[in-house]
Amino acid sequence: MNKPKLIYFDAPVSRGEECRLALHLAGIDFEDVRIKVADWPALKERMPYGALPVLELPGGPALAHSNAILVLIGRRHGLHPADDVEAARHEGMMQHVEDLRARVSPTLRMADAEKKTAREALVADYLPAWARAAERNIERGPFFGGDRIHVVDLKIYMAVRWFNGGKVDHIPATIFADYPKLTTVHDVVRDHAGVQSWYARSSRP
Ligand SMILES: N[C@@H](CCC(=O)N[C@@H](CS)C(=O)NCC(=O)O)C(=O)O
Repeated sequence: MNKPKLIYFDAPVSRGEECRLALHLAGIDFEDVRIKVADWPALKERMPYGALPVLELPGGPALAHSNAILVLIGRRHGLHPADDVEAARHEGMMQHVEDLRARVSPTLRMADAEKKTAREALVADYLPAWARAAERNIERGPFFGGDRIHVVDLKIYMAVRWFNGGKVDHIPATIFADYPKLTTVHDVVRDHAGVQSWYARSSRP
């Protein structure tokens, strides 16, 4: 293996896609390994924590958990703050996105009636509170940390994009529309030249 290898499911979404974007923005030539759902059970126990994404660096151990992968890429390639306090602030926001996923993801596996009830409760309470907290922590913008893109912005982008396509039943596409800083981070990442060039050569979201 002479190239880094990013292993994730065959979809331009979530934790895997934010790691692909980070590698692409970092200018790293990587092997984009896309696992079919049918092949996953046989592979699961061979992954460090039984989940994806996983990053394999030449000669190194397999690395797991999206935030650990993003912070490593970010630190090495100028996409994560050098200042350790500012880095911790970014990592707090990255964990905030993971908290959101932990609340919404279980509803993906629910039957319709239960899913509707659970998601309506998220819309009434958790999602606005999540967005208000995100909004409080984004400083002047347009990116989370100011003028430059960092890995945290990729994570925020993926979280907002998840809903604003309107494809998550019972959660309005406008759920984050009234949060201008959050929306701005999404928009400037979407329009970033590096992100655009990834989607010019890869599957579109
Ligand atoms: N904390 C982990 C969570 C990883 C995770 O739950 N990944 C999902 C896909 S986004 C997965 O592998 N699901 C399949 C499974 O758990 O069997 C991270 O941040 O990477």
